[in-house]
Amino acid sequence: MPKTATSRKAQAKPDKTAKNGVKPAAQNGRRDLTEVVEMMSAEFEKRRKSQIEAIKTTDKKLLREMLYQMVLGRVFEEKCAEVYRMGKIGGFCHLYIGQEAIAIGSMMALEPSDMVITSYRDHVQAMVKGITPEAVMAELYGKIGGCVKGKGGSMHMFSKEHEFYGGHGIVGGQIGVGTGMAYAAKYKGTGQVALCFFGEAAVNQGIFHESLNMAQLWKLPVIYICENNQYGMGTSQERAMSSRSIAKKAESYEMANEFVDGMDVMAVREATERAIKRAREESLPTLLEIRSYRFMGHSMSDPGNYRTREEIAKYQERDPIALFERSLRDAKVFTDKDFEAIRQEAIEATDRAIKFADESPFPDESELLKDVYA
Ligand SMILES: Cc1ncc(C[n+]2csc(CCOP(=O)(O)OP(=O)(O)O)c2C)c(N)n1
Ligand SMILES: [Mg+2]
Repeated sequence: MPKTATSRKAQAKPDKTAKNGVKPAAQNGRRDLTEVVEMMSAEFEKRRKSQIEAIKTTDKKLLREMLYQMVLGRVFEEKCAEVYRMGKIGGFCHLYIGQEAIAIGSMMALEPSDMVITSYRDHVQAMVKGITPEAVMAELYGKIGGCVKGKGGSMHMFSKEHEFYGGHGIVGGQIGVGTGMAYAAKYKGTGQVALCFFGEAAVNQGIFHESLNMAQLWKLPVIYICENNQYGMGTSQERAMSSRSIAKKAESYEMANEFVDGMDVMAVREATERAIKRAREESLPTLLEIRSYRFMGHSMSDPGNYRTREEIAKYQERDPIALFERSLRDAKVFTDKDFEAIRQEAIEATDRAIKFADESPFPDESELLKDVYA
């Protein structure tokens, strides 16, 4: 069985709050914030040197595109929040702010023909897979110019052409479908890899365990990415999960696994590249637990009274975009002027998307029963 990442050792620390193995109920939901942040900061500082080295050996054009996609994701979603409050977007809307390094680091290591599936927190993944910001914004508006003609909305971005298979609202539902996508690729011999994203709250469901068991047993070319943003709606991981390590759960199925710092886009890329190689060359699955933090509420309607401002601010100090820019500056790849130009491009792309969505019509009544399967 392939070795797991040494960084996971940090997770195996004994829980000092537990007495006779039982955590006091009052503390059960409250993480030891300082400990977690210190662990992540120490991990990042350790990796910083190698991250700068990785940057130095990575193609400059690729680095620019990685940073552009991260900044575009951020600027685009900040705009989503703004227009949502203006009433231009209706229904559920889950933002990805703070988690950009995961989608960009992992997906930009794929081939365009590889397949991706995710949860309802899907706007950034859709754009990284090649769906235009215009088509994503129009979809959010429920307009005909959207990637699924305005019929899916925020949670159901989809494009067969781009090998992007949703956008799923049922927590964990996409784990079974993603496993099936990898099965299909193997059966047909297409050489594709399937990347399947889900949140940490999905891991407590049966579908996660059934899928991992099958994927390892049948040697499927799938990469499971658990985006551990530490909350499932208003419930922290500590309150809902008996074990701290999600990556380790893969060991029950003798599956390769790694714990990755999700604030570090280069670390995410490297871990995904190892998993892609394993999937492509050996037809074997991998589970990556990539830990980040959700800077915004669960959705636009979340009052957020289950965590403190201090906790959010602590994690914002490790903003994945700011950290990447710092390393790019230290490695002397880009200057502040370059960062400004990239941000400007992202603002312009978002403005074009808004204009397109504003001008796109709502679907005609004749569309009502088209593309509906029952
Ligand atoms: C099967 C199922 N149960 C409950 C819900 C309600 N629900 C929607 S999102 C969510 C939390 C999921 O959290 P996580 O998997 O960590 O993803 P995140 O929102 O953090 O990205 C829940 C419980 C649902 N959509 N589906
Ligand atoms: Mg979560």
